[in-house]
Amino acid sequence: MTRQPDDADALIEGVRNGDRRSLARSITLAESTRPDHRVLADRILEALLPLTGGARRIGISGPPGVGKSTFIEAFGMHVIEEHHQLAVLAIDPSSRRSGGSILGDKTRMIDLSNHPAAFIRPSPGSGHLGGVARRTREAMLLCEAAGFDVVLVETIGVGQSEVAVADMVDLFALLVAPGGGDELQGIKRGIMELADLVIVNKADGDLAPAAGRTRADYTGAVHLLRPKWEAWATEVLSCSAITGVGIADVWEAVERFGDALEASGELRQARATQATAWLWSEIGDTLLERFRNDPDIARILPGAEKDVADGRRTPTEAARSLLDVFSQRARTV
Ligand SMILES: Nc1nc2c(ncn2[C@@H]2O[C@H](COP(=O)(O)OP(=O)(O)OP(=O)(O)O)[C@@H](O)[C@H]2O)c(=O)[nH]1
Ligand SMILES: [Mg+2]
Repeated sequence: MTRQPDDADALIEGVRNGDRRSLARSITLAESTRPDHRVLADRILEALLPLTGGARRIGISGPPGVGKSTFIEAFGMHVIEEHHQLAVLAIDPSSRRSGGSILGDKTRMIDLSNHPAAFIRPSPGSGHLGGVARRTREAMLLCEAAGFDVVLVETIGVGQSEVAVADMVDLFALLVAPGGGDELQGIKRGIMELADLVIVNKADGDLAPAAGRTRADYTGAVHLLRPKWEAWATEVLSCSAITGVGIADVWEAVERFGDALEASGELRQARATQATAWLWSEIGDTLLERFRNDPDIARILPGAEKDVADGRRTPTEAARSLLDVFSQRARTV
């Protein structure tokens, strides 16, 4: 089958009408590294920007095996029963799930992935975190323009990806398992500080008593953290993604969080701050890309790197002289 050339106007119209194929294609264009795709994606995003911003944006993280996929299935189905349209995105710059990503989880998300009110999109794949984050952000905006009013962004518990997710969502939820402190679960303090909700999953069967203790432990711990918001103090809940107990409470907390931050004005402020930070990371990424692709720089960079490595030049001086060459060129082209 030969693909028709992409028609930006048709895709814009399609996304506006909630057409999934148009949405999926627009996200693919936004993820593409081809310059012509980038141009199309920018046009689509710009046209749809007024339709974005209407979703509750939720980030979910937690150590491997804590039950993120199972939780997203149960939570997602509940959200849909509450008459919402749910988009699930993932951000995972590691190679751990490259190719498969959350789609590989389809067995854990059977009902959700087959539901017409849900849209599940795997991670844009491995790569530089900034690039992956940008693609996920743009996918989020496109989903909002298509009418999805709850967007869930999942990340696995590695390195900086939690920070990247927290920087694009309103509410950041951390899933933990019963038993074991955060050190045991491999959760860094910095990640704990990002959490607006801590959810102790697997509060069922034999694990129920341990889940209760873990919940009490975390409740004590989050009180010691520096508050992130004026209108919201981190809450600790427990649930079972398998039996469904407590899932409705999580959604209720998500709604309360959004309402409280909207009323205090902090939501708008946080989103404005996020957008500005995104602008700066775009500027940084684009400058770096142009710098690396500059033919003059490409010619002299290896020598400068070697001189610095061998101690013949200081990094500061070498950087400054490379940047001088670059800005001279920028002025002449
Ligand atoms: N008892 C119990 N088991 C659960 C619950 N949620 C998930 N599990 C089990 O925990 C295991 C891991 O669940 P997943 O949903 O794949 O966990 P995950 O966090 O997505 O794992 P990764 O994608 O590998 O990081 C599976 O065997 C699930 O059946 C729960 O609420 N209660
Ligand atoms: Mg999973």
